[in-house]
Amino acid sequence: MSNVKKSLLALVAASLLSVSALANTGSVLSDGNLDSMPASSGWDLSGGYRWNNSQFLVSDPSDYYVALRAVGGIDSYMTQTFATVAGTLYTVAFDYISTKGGTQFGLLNGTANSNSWIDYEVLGKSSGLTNWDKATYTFTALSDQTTIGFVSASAGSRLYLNNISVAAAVPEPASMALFMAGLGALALVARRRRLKG
Ligand SMILES: [Ca+2]
Repeated sequence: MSNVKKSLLALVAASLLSVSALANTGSVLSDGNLDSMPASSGWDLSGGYRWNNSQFLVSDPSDYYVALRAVGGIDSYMTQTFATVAGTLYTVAFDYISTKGGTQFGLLNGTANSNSWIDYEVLGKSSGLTNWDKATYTFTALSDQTTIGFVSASAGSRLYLNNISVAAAVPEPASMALFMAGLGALALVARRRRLKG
């Protein structure tokens, strides 16, 4: 095999590898829309919560959301652990209504416990009790698993949640350039085969 062919094949193989790496970091959350019953959808919940589709807050009856309600001084948590690629940047986006403020969102150290935050942000009181606010948050994954969590603390605020997504940030220009080069190499190989045949 000629050196040119070898290098072309190597380039094609590298581009395919980079594509599969991108695909693996695409959809990382299970039921981010919360339209399946939370206990069986990949989310872990503790403390008081309601899974609801009240027309007071959503117009489509198939659009469910979760309301975390701290009851009797016990914090209410909702968490999910998912696969990540260490060192990769991710963006989290979600809709929320926080009735009194002081509710929290962030990265957890694997378990739903107020001592296990790696990083968190306090969500302030929403402007209206029927107006969904949008929040975004970015983080760089520390390992091959990441846990995000939401908490309504015992102060009594309710935290309504819907449309939660986690996506890897835009692919690096270098890997996109490699992907395009790989596509070009595939086209070139196909063209040479056609010419030979
Ligand atoms: Ca929903």
